[in-house]
Amino acid sequence: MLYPQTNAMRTKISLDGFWKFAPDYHNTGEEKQWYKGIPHDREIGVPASWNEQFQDLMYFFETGWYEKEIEVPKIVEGETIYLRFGSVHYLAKVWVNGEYVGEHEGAHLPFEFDVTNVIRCGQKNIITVAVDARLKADRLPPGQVQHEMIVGFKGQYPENNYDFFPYAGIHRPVMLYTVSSTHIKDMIIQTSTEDHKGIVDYTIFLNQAFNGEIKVTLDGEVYENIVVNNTDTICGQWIVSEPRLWSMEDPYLYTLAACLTQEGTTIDYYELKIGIRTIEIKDCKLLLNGKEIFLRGFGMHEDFPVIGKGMNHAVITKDFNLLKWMGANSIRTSHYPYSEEFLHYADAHGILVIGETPFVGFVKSHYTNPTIKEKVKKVIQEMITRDRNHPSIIAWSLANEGDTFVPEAEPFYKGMYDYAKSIDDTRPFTITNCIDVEEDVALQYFDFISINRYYGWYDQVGRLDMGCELLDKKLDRCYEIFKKPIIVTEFGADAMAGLHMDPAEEFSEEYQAEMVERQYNIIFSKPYTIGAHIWAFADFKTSQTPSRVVLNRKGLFTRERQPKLAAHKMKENWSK
Ligand code: GCB
Repeated sequence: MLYPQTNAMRTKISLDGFWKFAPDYHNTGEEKQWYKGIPHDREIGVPASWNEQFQDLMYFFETGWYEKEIEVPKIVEGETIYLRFGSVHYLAKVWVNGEYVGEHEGAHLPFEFDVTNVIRCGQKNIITVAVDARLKADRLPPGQVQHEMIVGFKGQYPENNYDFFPYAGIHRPVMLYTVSSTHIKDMIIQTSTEDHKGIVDYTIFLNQAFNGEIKVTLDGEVYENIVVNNTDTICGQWIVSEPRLWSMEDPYLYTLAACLTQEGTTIDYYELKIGIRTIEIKDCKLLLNGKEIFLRGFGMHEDFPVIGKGMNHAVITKDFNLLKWMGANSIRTSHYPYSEEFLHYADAHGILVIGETPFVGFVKSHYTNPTIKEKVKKVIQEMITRDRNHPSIIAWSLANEGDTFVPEAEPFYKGMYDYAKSIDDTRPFTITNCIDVEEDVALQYFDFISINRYYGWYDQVGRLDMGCELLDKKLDRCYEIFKKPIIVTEFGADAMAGLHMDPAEEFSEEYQAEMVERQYNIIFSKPYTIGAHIWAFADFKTSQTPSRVVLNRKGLFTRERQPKLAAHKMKENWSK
């Protein structure tokens, strides 16, 4: 799916700003035909979660109704008009001028509707969105899983089976965009290298068959100028003789542009930023452009005061600034696909990304549930088709910490791997494990091993020496079992900013700093490891539970992005 852009042939109109809002406490708004006008009692900011914008919405997990009036300029009359949402948490139903245009389930990926026939150009229009945020066991990630919830999350409020707050609302930008009736619908770019040459394979999909000329350029240089007859897909290969390979040090992006013309008139134009690079696992090493790399960085969250999980350009900028300041080179989009804006920034600034699905906290009953299996496929398909052209995405994580010790997990995750690989065979896949690897029935099917380990925190409480010793041993055992490269995707300790203790104890800045540095060094020292991601980048909000002081405090930065002692220590370590 292409990210909308404004150029000579396309217009995009932002619908971000203040929307009317009405909480639908009993989920009966549709019966009451609120799409003809919502009984709003306030205005609310978009994009952002609704929870922190009003005190009474903090724990509101029913349906929230949004409404926006927009005058659509007359000049776009005759164009095809799409209404697009970057992401809505969780299930969105959409009406334009009272007419139902469609719905989308799933919280972290974009969706759009062709609204050409319902939008009135040159007039005012009403967009209405019902956002159903109920926490349910068959939603991704899952809400209440009743009896199967793991001890740590049992009884937490709100009842979700994972360790982050289930923020709700219109989380990413909303826009109308226009294209001509025949237009470029999607592109797939795959890059490789051979004998110091860069190879760019591209496929361009049009929304319908086209007669005319298609011109493709790379950084302005014409590659193909072909006349097509009744064609909706074109493929080509570009050989770049002295390629500037995309890397962390030089994240150079080429501009691949496609232009459709008919009898000398331009019909559509689209520019895509691409990076020429290779990524592979070979002899237990992770290679970027053929060179060994070690992933040092973090698991993160989209989470910030007031906006919750809302996309905000300044927060993204700040986070990348801090990643660079630390000397980190990579992150995992724990535990769901992040915004498109985030990935554009990663491409432009050379931060490597492991893209993760929202499949976190799966339990036995999920593995045998046909509805879940279908939803899982849909999300994988939507995530990969949205993100496959990003050079920054170097690997996929298909799940975080499911119950992978039950026999039902084996066919489930194997099926997931095969399905995902059939869509993208250019990147390695993993799932992250948190149980004893000897009992894991799913990890064996993946290209590399990801483990989350809290030795010296949840186990060996307060005894770092013991924790470090165990980490060392367990890593070796893990390699012995799988003989595949390993990344420790999570390790760390909570620290309350400002709490200092000597000797270091749990929750002090000293304990966290000592733990992450010692454990990082152990992981880094192993010949079979390909990375170490500290949990977490910044403190983040969770459900209420006795083990969290409002936030998960494992961040090396506070929720407001101020560094703790561990951030300074690791900055020093990573600059060596
Ligand atoms: C984990 C989870 C992560 C939690 C973290 C913790 O293993 O993957 O979502 O936040 O542990 O702090 O307990």
